[in-house]
Amino acid sequence: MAAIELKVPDIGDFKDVEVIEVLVKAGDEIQLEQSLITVESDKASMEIPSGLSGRIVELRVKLGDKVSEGTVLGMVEVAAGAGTSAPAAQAVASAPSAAPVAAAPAASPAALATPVVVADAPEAAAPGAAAVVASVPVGVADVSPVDAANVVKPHASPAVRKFARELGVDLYKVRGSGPKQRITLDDVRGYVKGLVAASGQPAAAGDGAALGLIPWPKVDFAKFGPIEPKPLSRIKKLSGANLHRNWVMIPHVTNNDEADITDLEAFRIALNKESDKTGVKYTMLGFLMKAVVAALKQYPEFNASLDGDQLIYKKYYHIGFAADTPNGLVVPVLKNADQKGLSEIAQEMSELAKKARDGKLSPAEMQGGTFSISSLGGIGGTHFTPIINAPEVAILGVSKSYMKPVWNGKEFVPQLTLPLSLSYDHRVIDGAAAARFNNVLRTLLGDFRRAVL
Ligand code: CAO
Repeated sequence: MAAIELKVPDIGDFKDVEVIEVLVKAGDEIQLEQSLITVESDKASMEIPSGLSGRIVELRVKLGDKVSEGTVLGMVEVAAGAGTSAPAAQAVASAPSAAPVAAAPAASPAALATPVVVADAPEAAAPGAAAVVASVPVGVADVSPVDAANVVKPHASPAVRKFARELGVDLYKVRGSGPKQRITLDDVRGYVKGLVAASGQPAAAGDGAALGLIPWPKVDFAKFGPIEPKPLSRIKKLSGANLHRNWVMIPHVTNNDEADITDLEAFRIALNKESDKTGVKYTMLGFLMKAVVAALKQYPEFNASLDGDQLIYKKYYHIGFAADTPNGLVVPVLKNADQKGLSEIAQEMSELAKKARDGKLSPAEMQGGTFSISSLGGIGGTHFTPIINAPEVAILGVSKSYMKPVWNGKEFVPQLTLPLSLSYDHRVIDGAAAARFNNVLRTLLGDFRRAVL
């Protein structure tokens, strides 16, 4: 059997184009029109078909090589009688600006010899894309629009692009794991698996594909300076997943307000002086718990949870408070806050906070909350947006108190001011109710005697 040269056919204007994929190897039996390599120019990628059928005895092309018409890709042993395809060698590449292949009608046998050119245009723009979306499993949606102007162009071989088109997958949304973020067949498969999983389950942590988002940026940080990879702590992984779900699933709105705590702070300091002997330390958080319970009694929808189409009103008041620990954020729950006095609350809170820092909270001590408070007051900040602790429907964020000059009609007087940030689930709570809830807190904190009413 004679071995003859396997050459690149006429590929139109493509000259010195880079080989980005080698689809065959020495020893392979190849057929006429079978794709041998994929090349890529500035504007398009293209599969080069074979003009021979037989066995590859030698392959002379590798990734990164530059090829043009006539470049010898290898040697093929052609079986006696087996023909070559002159038309294949004459194949003409369409201009890169031509419509993507998805738009083309079914190829005729002659057209199969033509290198498949895929312009690097957004897949979503391809006419007919809507038709292939139907082949994606029921319940899986990959139809969210892509802002192509602001994303990196997806790099993929024609074979991958064809596969993606068959599945209705928009390559702008697929994260490429190959060199230079090239998208592989496995990347497309993984993306579709993610969509299928997401159609029946909550999104996996950090998997933007499952939400139909563009891929997370993949950066080789070490290229820019020294780095130190460190796994997330168990608590961070757990709290991160919960925060992510809550942020994505709950329509949050935050109502910011301020309370005059000038008198309350004086009272707190006096109480702490008196309690020097007992060792109980009163912080603003204990007063906030009492004020919150009073507000929850006036506005019970803040002490409720959504359950499908119904709202479950809870007749107990278990208040969670975010605690910053060396291993991450945890939320111990102070049970039956309505039945406890300020000193009992202060004591219990400090015990729970210590247990949290020591990593000794039991699961029961973190369950059953009906409303949460996240106080950054001891640390700093003016206002922030706390994330609701589902299945609760609201959370109060508290920032650092500060002295503010307030006009009393005659003069400016100093007022110790406490910033309040109430995030609420807008499916359950209206903006007006949130403003009223904050009004109650302001009134109570401004005159704490009202908390006993
Ligand atoms: N304004 C000014 N000072 C405040 C304050 C406020 N709003 N709240 C507390 N402080 C002061 C306290 O009076 C105390 O001062 P002294 O040391 O002089 O007595 C100091 O800040 C430290 O308070 P604390 O943190 O020990 O006590 P706390 O009851 O306020 O808070 C706890 C307890 C567990 C909530 C807190 O330690 C903590 O972990 N906070 C971080 C919560 C968090 O990370 N939230 C963000 C979660 S993401 O939404």
